[in-house]
Amino acid sequence: MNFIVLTIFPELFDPFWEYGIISRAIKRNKINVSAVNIRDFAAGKHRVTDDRPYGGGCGMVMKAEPLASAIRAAKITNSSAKTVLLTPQGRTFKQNLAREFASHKGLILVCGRYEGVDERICEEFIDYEISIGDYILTGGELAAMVIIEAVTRMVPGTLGGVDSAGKDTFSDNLLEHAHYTRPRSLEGEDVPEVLLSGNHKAIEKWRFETSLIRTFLKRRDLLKDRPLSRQEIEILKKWCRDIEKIIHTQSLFGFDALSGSQ
Ligand code: 4FL
Repeated sequence: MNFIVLTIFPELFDPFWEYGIISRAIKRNKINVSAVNIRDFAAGKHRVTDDRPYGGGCGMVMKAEPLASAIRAAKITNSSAKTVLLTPQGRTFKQNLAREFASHKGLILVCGRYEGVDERICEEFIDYEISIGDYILTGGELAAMVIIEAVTRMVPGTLGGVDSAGKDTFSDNLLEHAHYTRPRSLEGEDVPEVLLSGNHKAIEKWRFETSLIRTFLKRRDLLKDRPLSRQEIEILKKWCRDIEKIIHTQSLFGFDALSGSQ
């Protein structure tokens, strides 16, 4: 996977390439990376990359020509790469898109600054307009880093040990199960007994159940467009029965009955 970032602040990426899975992936030749200064493609003594908007108004617009030249140069290095513009107006970046991006040979990530990018660049040069969430940054650089990190994790051989990306949260539109490590008891809170049992089948079952229930409680939106398996339906039904049992017991012996207010 080849990442080329087009930015007016290439130095921002220097520390980013140096740490963690990114640096390891570079060393193992799983990815190669470069941050290219758009200013190098700007004309004139002052190499300006922005200009005032036609029609007036405040803020500046990124000029089309330097961006067009920078994108063309990046395409010469990697002709089959897809171009991605980071913009709050784009499609929201999700795990499935990280997987799709990882299947491309290369990505040219275009970081906008100022108020936006000349519209003709979006129309002529960009394959994907991507947002990392509904908020405004000062530029696309942090968004580009988010995408590079999420995509790199999806490139085979970039994660340590067994391929743990398959078990991640979102890998099946489910949140991951809870994790515990030592100590066994922390301020009166104990690690769930089953995890200490050594019974791998029971542990797997517990993890699957808690992963489904957590998703239901914390991110029900993830379950909306996802068909439930028979096993998952059984888990949710069992959970329903447990809740009904509690309600039933409460209505027989609950607050009202005990306090005698009825
Ligand atoms: C890019 C925000 C991607 C969210 C300002 C310039 C942005 C952004 N996702 N804000 N680019």
